[in-house]
Amino acid sequence: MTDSELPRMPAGFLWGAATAAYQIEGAVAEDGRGDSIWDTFSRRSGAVADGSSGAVACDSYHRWRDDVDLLDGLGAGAYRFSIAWPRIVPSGDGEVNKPGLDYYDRLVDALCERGIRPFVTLYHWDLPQALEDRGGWRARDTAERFAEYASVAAGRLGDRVGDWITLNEPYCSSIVGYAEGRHAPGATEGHGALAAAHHLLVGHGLAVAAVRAACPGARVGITLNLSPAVPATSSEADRDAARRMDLLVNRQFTDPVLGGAYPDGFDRLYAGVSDLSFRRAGDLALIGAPLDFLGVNYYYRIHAAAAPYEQPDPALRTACDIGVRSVPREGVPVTDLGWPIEPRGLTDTLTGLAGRFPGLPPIYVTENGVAEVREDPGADPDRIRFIATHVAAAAEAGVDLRGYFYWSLIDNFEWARGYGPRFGLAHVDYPTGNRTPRASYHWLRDQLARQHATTV
Ligand code: GBH
Repeated sequence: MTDSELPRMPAGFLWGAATAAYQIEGAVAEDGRGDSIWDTFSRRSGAVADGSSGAVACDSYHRWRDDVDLLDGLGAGAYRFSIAWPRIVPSGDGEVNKPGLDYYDRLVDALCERGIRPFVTLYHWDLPQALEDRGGWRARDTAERFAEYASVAAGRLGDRVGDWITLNEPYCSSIVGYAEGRHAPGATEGHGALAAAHHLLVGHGLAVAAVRAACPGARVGITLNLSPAVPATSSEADRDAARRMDLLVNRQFTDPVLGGAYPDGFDRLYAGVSDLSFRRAGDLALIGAPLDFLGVNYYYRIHAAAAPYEQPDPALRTACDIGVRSVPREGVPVTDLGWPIEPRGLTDTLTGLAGRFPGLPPIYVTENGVAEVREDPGADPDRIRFIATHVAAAAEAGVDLRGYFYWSLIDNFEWARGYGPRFGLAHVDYPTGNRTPRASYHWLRDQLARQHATTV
């Protein structure tokens, strides 16, 4: 095996690609869709690097057949996409918008016709603005509205969609959105961000039950972004810093979901920042209910160093002000976004989960990918090496790994970074929306054909 070949995975292993509604669909004002927090946030001056938004994006709302053709041509066994909540329930808690449901209905039918298994993410960051106006994820009510929406979506699509992902990366929706302020809704809070994280998890638990009730037999999971936090040096201070980072990024989510409890040290980390009064009896049983699978998004390891708190007074701290900074590591190659390329972080993530949680469900890598910032529609040798080495690293963990989804099928709106970073197996020309497969796409197609060919 080389850096340009995929390891042979077991029969039935699912190969696919992933996208998310706001990043590809465009058509934000069509067919009754309501505003999401990303429509509002991207209008804020300075919020998105190039001043862009997802208003047009890849126009997948109209060009979804092109996306299905790309998946089919790739030989993908599955497609992970997300449903835009504001297309289904535009005001968050009122009428259901039938044209929105019809769009996903057509997409699902087209996938099924080609034998491509739909993996549906219910929440990939596009909260209806109307709910944000009532507190957003800071408010427990949002979790209940989420479960209602989940039930509507599963009720309509559950006869053809068997695989459901409640949330994509609750870390980003809570901490990046409500504490760092780099994502919608752009808040910088302590208590509010921790409440958002907890309510996202409550929403997950309620949605698991709602999907199972609406479509018995469905497989339901959650997708977490996991980044091992390694100390920048062997000093006690950096080791402590890495532990704090691990609590914030990883264990705040893995431990309640997979182990039914917040991790040791978590409450202490936020003493004086929040009274954690948003937690209620019974929440952890709901959040920790057994899942059919866990989705893992892996991009990079974090090299953590101790740093001064931005606010000495805990009462003034945001939830990400934990006395840690992420530092570059000498000798480690980085992507065009400056993200360290370390496939072993994926191995460590998976073995770490298996070691800590005895009842770990089957795992899918639901995202893994690399961006190029320069615009080269054709050759992308770094992407081929990235995929091959990360799949090999995942396989090496020896866990019950069921599939791998590359992020992303096509270039798209990369949130606060706009359209500069290009993650796609296929290039997208803006604003025409024309898709052109890159070298990595052709490579992956050939590799998948070899996987499926019978061996002697
Ligand atoms: C995923 O998040 C998302 O699910 C997906 O929508 C997105 O397009 C994809 O990754 C690529 O980014 O700005 O350098 O300080 C990945 C997790 C966590 C990665 C926040 C970027 C900020 C790092 N993200 N992180 S940086």
